Amino acid sequence: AEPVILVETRAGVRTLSLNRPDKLNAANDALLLTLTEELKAADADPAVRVVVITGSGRGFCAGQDLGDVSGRDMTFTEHLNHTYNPLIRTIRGLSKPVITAVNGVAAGAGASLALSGDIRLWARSASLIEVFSNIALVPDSGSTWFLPRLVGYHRAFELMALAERVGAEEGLRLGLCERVYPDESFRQDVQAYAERLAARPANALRLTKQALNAALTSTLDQALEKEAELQQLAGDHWEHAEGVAAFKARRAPEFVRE
Ligand code: T3D
Repeated sequence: AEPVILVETRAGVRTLSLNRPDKLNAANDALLLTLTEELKAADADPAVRVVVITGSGRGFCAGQDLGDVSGRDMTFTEHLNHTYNPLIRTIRGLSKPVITAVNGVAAGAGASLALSGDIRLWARSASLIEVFSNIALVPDSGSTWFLPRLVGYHRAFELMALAERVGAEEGLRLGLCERVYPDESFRQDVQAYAERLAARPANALRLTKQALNAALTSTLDQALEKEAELQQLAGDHWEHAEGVAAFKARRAPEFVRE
């Protein structure tokens, strides 16, 4: 059988492709658990500096595979705690930047997954739908946390209540993605962006991700304290010495070492 997650590494970039294209990569348990395991493996692999999550075929991820729900021997709560929640926690906690490369429709938990990346790159034909209310469910997998932080409470509620499709232009305007690329060159553009990110100082980016994530739920005082603590770890690292030396010598810094 075809693997549910395709794994490819090029130039420090590990690409994980959801691979159930006939169902727009709707997620079954095998896909969710394998994706989580692959993310952990990428985090532990020193050859990997950036992780990309994308979809095979014309969809990114259509959310929970609705063919898989009836007859399941888990409650909804148990299922979320077993599959989606560990996945989203793993992405947010990963020590390396995660790019969600949204090549097509992202619906339901697939929309949450699209929003969960540190960097969100969309193809021109990508779209996002908080589709849950169409089947009378509550947005999950982090959508209730990500979306109001991006668009505010009211726009988030409207998107969730009406389940309207957000296209790339509006997605960019609303801050649901950082960049939009043409469909024809999307995979190459994502790889080029990821390689650019991979050349940045990995330790400093790891600490930056940590600081930003903490700040999303902290006071200013707590954020200042956290910055002072993490700045020590950054300042003591060779990357900082290299950055300063390169600045003084008027050359480009070299942040990638074996
Ligand atoms: O623990 C729990 O289980 C709770 C967790 C919930 C998390 C969730 O994600 S709930 C939300 C589940 N997702 C949906 O309700 C989305 C359902 N899909 C759609 O609304 C539409 O397919 C899309 C808007 C995403 C895309 O529409 P379109 O017109 O581009 O494509 P399509 O023709 O509808 O779909 C193409 C194929 O994929 C089709 O199969 P077929 O007819 O060619 O054999 C369709 O059935 C299949 N597909 C799409 N989404 C799903 C799916 N099959 C199973 N599950 C899906 N979610």
